[in-house]
Amino acid sequence: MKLLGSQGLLPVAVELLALAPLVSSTCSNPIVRKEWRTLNMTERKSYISAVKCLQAKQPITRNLFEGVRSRYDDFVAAHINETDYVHFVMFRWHRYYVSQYETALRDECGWEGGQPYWDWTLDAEPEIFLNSPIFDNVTGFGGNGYYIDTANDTSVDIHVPGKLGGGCVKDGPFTNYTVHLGPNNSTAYNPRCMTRDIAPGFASAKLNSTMVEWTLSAENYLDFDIRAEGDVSVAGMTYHAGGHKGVGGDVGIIADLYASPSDPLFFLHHANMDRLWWTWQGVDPSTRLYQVQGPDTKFAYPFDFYGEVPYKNVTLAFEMHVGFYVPGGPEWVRIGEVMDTRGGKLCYVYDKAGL
Ligand SMILES: *[C@@H]1O[C@H](CO)[C@@H](O)[C@H](O)[C@H]1NC(C)=O
Ligand SMILES: *[C@@H]1O[C@H](CO)[C@@H](O)[C@H](O)[C@H]1NC(C)=O
Ligand SMILES: *[C@@H]1O[C@H](CO)[C@@H](O)[C@H](O)[C@H]1NC(C)=O
Ligand SMILES: *[C@@H]1O[C@H](CO)[C@@H](O)[C@H](O)[C@H]1NC(C)=O
Ligand SMILES: *[C@@H]1O[C@H](CO)[C@@H](O)[C@H](O)[C@H]1NC(C)=O
Ligand SMILES: *[C@@H]1O[C@H](CO)[C@@H](O)[C@H](O)[C@H]1NC(C)=O
Ligand SMILES: *[C@@H]1O[C@H](CO)[C@@H](O)[C@H](O)[C@H]1NC(C)=O
Ligand SMILES: *[C@@H]1O[C@H](CO)[C@@H](O)[C@H](O)[C@H]1NC(C)=O
Ligand SMILES: *[C@@H]1O[C@H](CO)[C@@H](O)[C@H](O)[C@H]1NC(C)=O
Ligand SMILES: [Cu+2]
Repeated sequence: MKLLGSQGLLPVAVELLALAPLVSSTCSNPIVRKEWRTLNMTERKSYISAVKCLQAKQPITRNLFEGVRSRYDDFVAAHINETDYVHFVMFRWHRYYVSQYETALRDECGWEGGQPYWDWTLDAEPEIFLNSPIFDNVTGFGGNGYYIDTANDTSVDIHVPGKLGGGCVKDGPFTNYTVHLGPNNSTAYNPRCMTRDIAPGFASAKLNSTMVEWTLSAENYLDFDIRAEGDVSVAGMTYHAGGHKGVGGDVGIIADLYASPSDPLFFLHHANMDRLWWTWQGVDPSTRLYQVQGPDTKFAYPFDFYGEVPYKNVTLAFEMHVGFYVPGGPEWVRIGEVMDTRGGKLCYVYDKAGL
């Protein structure tokens, strides 16, 4: 095992040896994930067609979640069901989740590339944010929803400054897309339009290169995770919330902690955050590739925003419940199996590190 040479990593190596039967090293030809705007127009349209294909295909978890109506919904329902266990404990679960979505697009819907990512730093200026190619109405995911004043909406717990939408998405390939699940942790059937509530100023402040540089300068995994996840106030939000609330605002579905994958942009946002984690790991792989810390429970230390919550610290052997969205796939995956994007259960890389 390659890590055994490094003395400092002995405990990690021993732990990995314990996982040996599960960790394979057969990733000789990794999928390459690219930034959305580096795809040519044909590729952008094929990706969107593949997403629409998943949204039209039969589900496999309808017997588990009443509201599921499509293969795409299998993924949304799994996220809803796992949210209380995977947020503010986040990246590792989402890394596997996005990779299984990528697999579904490829194996079930003919997509030939890697899961594209959205490098939002390229759009993080209030005046140009809405002009991002990601929001293009033909070769992107469409733009904002129509405006709704949500200033007095009591269902909104945190108001995002400068939000410009709130209603159904007005243009683009998902104009008539009907989401089925949510709000919040509900998996009952609840058909309605897909909403966005873009806040260009807020998004730009949270998604710009200063934020990314600060996050990447973290010295250990826990600090990196704390910086990337931010906290739950507008001032304390960082790039994770920057993508969710910058696009979802007060009432857009991508801002819904549970049902957020209902907007296909979710997967490009999370792919970019995964890329930044991969970038951070790559700065010092002998220390960082298998470094993991943090709680097993949402809002537990150090994310105890609402008081103390009982928890345990995770290790590489910790088994994450991944759900039932992969036909014949595992129900549980160990953290140690998703730390290396080229080992264990994964086999992909990004075309570009960092900014
Ligand atoms: C787009 O990229 C694909 C490869 O993914 C290539 O086959 C195709 O020719 C390109 N199309 C254009 C119009 O450049
Ligand atoms: C919200 O409440 C404020 C203060 O009560 C009021 O002035 C405003 O008109 C309300 N806005 C809407 C959209 O109801
Ligand atoms: C979702 O949950 C939040 C927090 O518990 C609550 O404030 C909000 O009203 C709920 N939203 C809906 C649409 O039920
Ligand atoms: C896309 O947006 C452009 C510019 O706003 C507009 O002219 C065009 O009609 C829109 N196309 C579609 C298909 O919505
Ligand atoms: C949405 O549905 C309306 C009414 O059926 C239709 O005219 C329009 O072309 C559809 N838009 C898209 C982008 O599919
Ligand atoms: C959903 O959230 C509500 C309010 O937080 C809670 O009472 C309920 O048990 C949750 N349901 C599920 C299925 O987790
Ligand atoms: C990013 O946003 C913050 C907060 O608005 C600002 O202080 C900083 O200068 C911005 N950085 C860049 C590169 O625009
Ligand atoms: C979890 O780890 C932190 C250090 O990263 C430590 O301060 C804390 O006491 C640990 N908590 C438990 C429950 O073991
Ligand atoms: C929902 O999540 C819980 C907690 O991880 C798990 O025990 C349960 O099996 C999950 N249900 C489904 C249908 O995935
Ligand atoms: Cu997220």
